[in-house]
Amino acid sequence: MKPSQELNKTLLITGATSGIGEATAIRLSKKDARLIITGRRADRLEKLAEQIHSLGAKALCLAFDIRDKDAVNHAILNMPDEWKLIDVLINNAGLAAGLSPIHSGLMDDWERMIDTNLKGLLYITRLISEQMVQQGFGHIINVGSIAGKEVYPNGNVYVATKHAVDSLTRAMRMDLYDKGVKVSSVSPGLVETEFSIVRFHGDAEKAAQVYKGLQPLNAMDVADAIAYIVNAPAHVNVADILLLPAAQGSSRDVKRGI
Ligand code: NDP
Ligand code: 8X3
Repeated sequence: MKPSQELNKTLLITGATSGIGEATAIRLSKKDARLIITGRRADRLEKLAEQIHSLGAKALCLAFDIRDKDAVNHAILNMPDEWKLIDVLINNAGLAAGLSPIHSGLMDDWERMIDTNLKGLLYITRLISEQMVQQGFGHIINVGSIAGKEVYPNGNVYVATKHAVDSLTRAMRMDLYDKGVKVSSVSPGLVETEFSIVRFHGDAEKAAQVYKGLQPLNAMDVADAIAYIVNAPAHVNVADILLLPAAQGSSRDVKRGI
């Protein structure tokens, strides 16, 4: 067994092929750190692994669809033994699909969001949290959202999944705090990543409008907050960080222009 405050941690980051997950992997790639990076796009994982190696850390790529329970089980349960003691799980994989009122939303979009943001997070958390309880240490960090704290028009199902992540974070903490496992979350506002391109089904022009006239957060801003949570002393649990661009007052209040 190793203490969770040891510097060369083993970290598993879901959704590391892009945006916040990718930036977090780079931010946490200190010498001798061990990064398990996941996502569906294997080519991107391989490229990221090269970058991680160049920073002096080790990488293990696991390409799977987090919505596929069997694929998650297979990937996690068949990891090489030397990677199995995970100190930190960063539940980051997620998406918004669509931005429509409830009466015209697409059922496929809703299922994608529920299956990824909620069920996928649960599949992986069930496996890793059991391991963490057995080993007597660990830290789970959920990437929530301001959409898990507030609601906004047309956000309905995405907002519901992120409220569920917020509830789960607090409930998981109650289940795990006395077993040596910390549970934290980071809840960002507007971050310019591939998020809006995915939300608008590949329409990059529409996605760019979301960030027009303001300086949004970038992925590394969120990665810095996650690094702060990860590197807090063993006796400190940063329970949640709500991280907003200075130009954002709430989900619905954004200052644009000069
Ligand atoms: P990106 O679209 O840039 O990254 C999303 C990541 O999630 C990708 O690595 C993607 O990998 C992975 N992912 C999506 N679906 C699946 C799946 N079915 N199986 C495995 N991996 C999947 O967006 P962000 O970096 O912005 O998003 C990361 C998290 O941050 C999400 O949970 C999002 O809700 C949250 N968030 C984002 C904000 C923003 O404004 N950008 C604000 C607040 C929270 P791949 O496609 O290769 O599978
Ligand atoms: C992403 C931020 O405001 O688009 O979670 O919901 S928002």
